[in-house]
Amino acid sequence: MGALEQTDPEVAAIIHNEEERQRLGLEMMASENYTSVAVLEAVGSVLTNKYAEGYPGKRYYGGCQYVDEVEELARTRARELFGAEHANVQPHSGAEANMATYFALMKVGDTAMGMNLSAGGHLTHGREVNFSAWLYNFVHYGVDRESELIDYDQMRELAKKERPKVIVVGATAYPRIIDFELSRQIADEVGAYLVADMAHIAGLVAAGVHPSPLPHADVVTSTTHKTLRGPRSAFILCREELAQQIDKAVFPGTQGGPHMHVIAAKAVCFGEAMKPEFLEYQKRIVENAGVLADELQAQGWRIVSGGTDNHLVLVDVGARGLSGSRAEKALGAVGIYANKNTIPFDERPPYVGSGLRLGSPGLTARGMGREQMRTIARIISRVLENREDEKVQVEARRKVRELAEAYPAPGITDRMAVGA
Ligand code: DSN
Repeated sequence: MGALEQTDPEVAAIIHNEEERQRLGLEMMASENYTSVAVLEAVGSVLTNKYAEGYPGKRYYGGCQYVDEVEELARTRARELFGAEHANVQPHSGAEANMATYFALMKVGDTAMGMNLSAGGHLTHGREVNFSAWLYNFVHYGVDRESELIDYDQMRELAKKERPKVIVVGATAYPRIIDFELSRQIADEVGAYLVADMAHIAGLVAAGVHPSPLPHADVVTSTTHKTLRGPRSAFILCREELAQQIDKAVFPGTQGGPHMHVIAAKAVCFGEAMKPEFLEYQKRIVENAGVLADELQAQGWRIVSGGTDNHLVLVDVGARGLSGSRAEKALGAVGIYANKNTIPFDERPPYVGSGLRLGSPGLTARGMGREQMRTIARIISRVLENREDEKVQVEARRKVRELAEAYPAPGITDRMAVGA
């Protein structure tokens, strides 16, 4: 930080404040995590200076010998980690990975099918405010009203009626195992491509803690910064026969110069995910989310679908008269960061929501376990129940800080310690 502090103290101060927020608060956003120092170093490297439009061995710029090496390494590691035939590591984000995939598989105006947003789908799975709905005729399946589990019968019925070219499975707020095998069967019954968006669960999949979409999906898209703990970015995996279509849809189809510094960081995160400790980490993520759900339930909160099989817990705060946005704000005030979310069949709009989405990846990366999850669930419950009580808030803030200091945030505290 020395140079930045000297040349631009204003930006340096903002970054420092964010560092302190991450270090002293509890990050429970299901889609966020703390990267390692190694990933941060790669993102902050001179590779950001390099243009490299094209792919390794076929670039539109000279001087690409080293960035070729790093992209090849990232592609090889991604293939190996997930058992894929082909990997494209250039997408800048999950939304762009999905965009390129749709362009590769469909013509504008084609019908596609995805999970609806209130059931846990994503904007790019055909939400009306998103390019996916502007360009394609998206229809939606959802979850069963009773069990709150994906309604595969509905998916099949709708697929038979609408004959989509692409079926998208994957979610941002679905706490249960996704049945990729059954989704494949349904796609086959109607001759559709199956696209799995595994952004949220990529780390669990890499470790074998969640069934992999790889043997079943034609194309798998993912981000790298959630359970996978890499840099903020994305990638696409596919079968060899779709490789050219996918590559062309990424570049030159939808992107220009790849972010080589981030591609290097993706190589680092794929390498980290191959280590035995990563498997242990992913197992603990699921265990911790389970404890969080159980304890919140014990405190009287309704958990969507009755629990969790993965890294996230969706709390129906609406059942106790709270909106998701109110809950998010109350927790933010004591240093616990989570987000409002819609729940299945929600009557509140997404910006308000009746749900609170909590995740365990960040806290697990800090080394927290069952006991800390129980303590945090109780703090959350107390804060939500006593939103106007200043004493409760002061006490919660103190406990949050104590926990945060006892379990240092990777990538922040250790980077400070080595003086980088
Ligand atoms: N915005 C991400 C999430 O929080 O789940 C999905 O892209």
